[in-house]
Amino acid sequence: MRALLLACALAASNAQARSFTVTANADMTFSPAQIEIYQGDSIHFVNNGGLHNVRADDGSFTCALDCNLHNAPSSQPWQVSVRFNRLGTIGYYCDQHGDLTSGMRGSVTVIDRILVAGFEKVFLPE
Ligand SMILES: [Cu+2]
Repeated sequence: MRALLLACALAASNAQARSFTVTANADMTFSPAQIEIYQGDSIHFVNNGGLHNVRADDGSFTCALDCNLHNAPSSQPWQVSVRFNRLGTIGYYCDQHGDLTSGMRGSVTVIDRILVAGFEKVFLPE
C-alpha cells in the first residue's frame, strides 16, 4: 500500500514535468545553447553528429552513451535524459571540444515555476 501511494505521488509530480531536446552538433555547438526550464523538467541530450559528451561545470552529471561508466565523448548517436531539480544556472560542455570557459558549451537555467508570472492565477481560486 505504501509503495502504491509513493508510485501515485511520483506519477503526479512527473505529470507536469516537461522534457526539452538539446542537440550536440557536428559543427561543435549545442543547440539551443541556452535554455530555461522549470524545476523538475528534463533535458534530452542527443548526439546529432560528431564526437561529443556533456559534462556539467559543477560535476553533477557527465553523459554520453550513459551518465555512468560510458560518459566519455562518443560518436555514436547517443541520447540521454538529465533531470534538473536544483534552481539556478548550470553550465555544461563537451570534453572533446570545450572546457569550463570556452568552446563547445551550453547552459540550463532552472527556475521555480511558482515564480513564473501568472502561475498563481491558474492554480488559486479567484
Ligand atoms: Cu564535442
